[in-house]
Amino acid sequence: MDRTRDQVLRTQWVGQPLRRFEDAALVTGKGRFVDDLRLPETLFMEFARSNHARGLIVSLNVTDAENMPGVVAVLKAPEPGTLGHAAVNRVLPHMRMLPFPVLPVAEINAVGQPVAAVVATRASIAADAAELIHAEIEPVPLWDDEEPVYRHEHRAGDVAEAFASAAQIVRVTIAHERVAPVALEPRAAMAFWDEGAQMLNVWLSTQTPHRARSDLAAILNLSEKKIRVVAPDVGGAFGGKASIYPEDALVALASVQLKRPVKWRGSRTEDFLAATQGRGATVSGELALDRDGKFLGLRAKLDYPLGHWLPFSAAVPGKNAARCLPGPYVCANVDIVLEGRAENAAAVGIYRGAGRPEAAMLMERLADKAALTLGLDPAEIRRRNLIPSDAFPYRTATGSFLDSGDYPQLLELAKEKAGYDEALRMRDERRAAGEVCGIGIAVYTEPCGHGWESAEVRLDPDGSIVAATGSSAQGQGRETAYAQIVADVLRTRPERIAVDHGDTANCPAGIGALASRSTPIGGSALVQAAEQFREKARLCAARLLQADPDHLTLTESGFETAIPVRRGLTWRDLARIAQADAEIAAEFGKGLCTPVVYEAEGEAWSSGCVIASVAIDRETGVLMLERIVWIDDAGTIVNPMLAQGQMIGGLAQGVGEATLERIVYDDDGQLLTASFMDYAIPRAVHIPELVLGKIETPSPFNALGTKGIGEAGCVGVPAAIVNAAVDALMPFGVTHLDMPLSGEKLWSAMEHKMTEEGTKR
Ligand code: SMO
Repeated sequence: MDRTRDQVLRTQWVGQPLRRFEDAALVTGKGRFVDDLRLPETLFMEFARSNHARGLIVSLNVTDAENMPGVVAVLKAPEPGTLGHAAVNRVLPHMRMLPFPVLPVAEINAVGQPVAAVVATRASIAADAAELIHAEIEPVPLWDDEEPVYRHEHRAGDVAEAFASAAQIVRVTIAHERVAPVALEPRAAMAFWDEGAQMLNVWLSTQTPHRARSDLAAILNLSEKKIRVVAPDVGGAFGGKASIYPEDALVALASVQLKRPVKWRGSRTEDFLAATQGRGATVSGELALDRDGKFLGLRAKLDYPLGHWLPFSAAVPGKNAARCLPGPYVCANVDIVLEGRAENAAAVGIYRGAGRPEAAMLMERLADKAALTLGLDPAEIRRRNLIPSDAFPYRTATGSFLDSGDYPQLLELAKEKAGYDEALRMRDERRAAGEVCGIGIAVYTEPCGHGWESAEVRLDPDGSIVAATGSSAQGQGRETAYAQIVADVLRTRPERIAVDHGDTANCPAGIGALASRSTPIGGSALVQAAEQFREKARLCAARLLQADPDHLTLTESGFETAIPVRRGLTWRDLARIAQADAEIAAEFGKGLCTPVVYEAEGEAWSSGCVIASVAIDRETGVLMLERIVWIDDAGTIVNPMLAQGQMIGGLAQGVGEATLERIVYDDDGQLLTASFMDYAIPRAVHIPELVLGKIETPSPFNALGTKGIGEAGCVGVPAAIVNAAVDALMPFGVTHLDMPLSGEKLWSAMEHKMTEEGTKR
C-alpha cells in the first residue's frame, strides 16, 4: 500500500518524556492490588508447608485444623489424575518434564512446598490452623546428580584448531548464586466462582494473565471460556510472576469447590521459600586468543539448577545464556554445552536478565583475563574483537541473528563519558597512595523481543479510543507509553487513548509482560492495529461525510475535509454512529474494531557498555561503588523518562546481585535466607553516581524500531562491577571473585589472595 502523508509514523509523542498517567492513583493510595480487592463472604487461604527438602509423606493429619472454629475446609492432595498440569515452554529440544503437583500425594521435594491448604473466614485463623496440620514425613536423601532435565549444545567452526593454534588460552569458572526477584508486592491470588454465570473469576498478581487462564483451565479441567483472569495493579514481578503456581491453582480450586471468593496473600517468607528464584548457574569457559588478542575460539559449559518443578520458562535462562554467547564479539569457533538439573529447592525461573547476565559475565571476565595475560588495556582488547558496525544484521556462531547495533560506538562513548584514560591515571595515583580501587568494563548484548503479540484499537460508545493489548504491565508505565504510540498513529493526544491491559475479558489473547518484549512487540502490534483502525475510520468517515477518503485529513479530534466544503467528524461522532447505525456497524464492525496479531520479522537485540569505578576499604573489605557510566542502545525510545526509570531500576537490581544478594540453602536443603533479615537488597545508599547515556540504532525487524530496556541493568552492570573489584584487588594477587562482593569476601580475598582455583596463601 502506498503510504500517504498521514500514514507514515510521524513521531510527535514517541520520544517525549511524558509523565506517567498511572501515577496519580498509585501515589495517592488508590492503586488496586489483589489484596485491595474486597468481595463479600471472602474466605482466606493459608498453607501448611514442608519442613523437609525431600521425603515421603507417611501421614497427614488435618483433624485439629479442620476442627478449629472459623475453618471452612482443608484441602489435601486430590486423587492422582483429577487435576491437570500447567504448561512448560519447550524452548529446548528433549526436555524431560518434572511433575507439577498442586499438592504432593506421596513425595515432598523441597522445603516450603505446600502440603495442605486451609480455608477459613479470616487469614489469621487459616494461618493458625495451618500450624496444627501435622505431616509425618520420612526424610530420604536429596537428589544427587540426576539425569539432566535438558542438555543442549552449540557447536560451530573448528574449536580444536582454534585452541591448537592459540597464542594464549584463558579460563574462568563463575559460580552464580541463586537470587530472589523480591517484587515489592509478594504473590497474591483471589478467585470467585460465580455459580449463576458458571464463571471462574481470578485476580492474580501476574505478568501473564492469558497464560494463567490456559494453565488454570488445564489444571482444573475447565474450559478457558469459563475463566476470566485479571491482573490488576501488579507491584513488580521481575520474572517471578510469569508462571502459574500451585498456590494460585489451589485458590481457584477452593473457590470452585466452596462457591465463595477465596483469597491468598503471600508473605515475604513464602516468596523466598516457594516463588521462583533466579540465576544459580555455574558457568565455566575458556577463550583461545591469537597474539594480538583476537578471540579465536570459545569453549563453555553452563550448568543450570532448576529446582523441584518447572515453571513455564524454566529452560529460558539457560537457553538465553547459551545463545547470547559469544556476546558482542566476533568469535567463529564455539563449543558450548548447556545442562539443567533438578534440585530439592525452590524452582529457578526467569529473573530480570534471564540468562543474559551469565553470558555477559562469562565473556567480560574472559576478556579481562585475556587483556591481563597479553598486557593489553581492557578497553583495547574489547575494541579489537567487537562486531563491526557495518556487519549487521549479523549471524553469531551460536546461531543468533543480531538485528542492528554499533558496539564500537558504545565503547567509545562510554570511555569518553568516563574520562577513561584520566580515570586509569587517577586509579594508579590512588593506588600508589595506598588506596584500593579499580575500574571495570562490560559490553553486552541482550535479545529483547521476537515473536508475536496481539492488539486491537476500537471506539467505545462513549467516544473514547481504546487501545487494548495482549501484553500487560507491572509498574513500567505501559499505559503512558502505549498511549504515546497510538496517539502518533492517530494524530491525536495520548490522553485521548484509553489503554486496556491485563484482563482476559476485554483484551485480546496475548503473551503478557516479560522478556523485555512489551514495547518492541506489544507496541508494534499497537502500531499495526492503530494504522488499520485509522484507515477503517477514514473510510467510515468518508462514507458519512460523502467525501473522497483521500480528501480527509486527520486532526487531533477526528477527520476533516475541505472539499467541496469544510466539514468534519469527531471521534465522538464516529463512535456514536458506529454503534447506533446498524448499516455502518454491519459494514465496518462494532466500534470499528481492528484486532491484529503482529509478528516481528526478527529479534531485536539491545546492547550497551558499562564502566564501573569502585573503591574497597582495606580494613573492612567494604565495597564502595563510586561511579557507573552506562551507555545503552535500546533502539527507538518511546518515552525517555520511562526508559531511564527502567535503566535505574535494573541497575539497582544488578548492583544488588553484584554486591549483596544471595539465597542460601544448607546441605540438608533448608533455606537460610527466608526474610530480609538474612537476604540483603540494595538501598538508596548503595547506588553510586550514575552517568547514563544512550545511542539509538533502531531495530529493522519491528514496526517501531524499539528494543527492550527493562532487563538491561541486570545484564552489564554486575559484570562491570566484578571486573572493577577484581581490578582493585589485582595488587593483592586476586584474579577471581564471585558475586556477591560482600565485605567479608573482599577482606578475605585481600588476606588470602583469592583466585578462581580457590584460596591460596
Ligand atoms: S525475567 Mo522477565 O520478567 O522476562
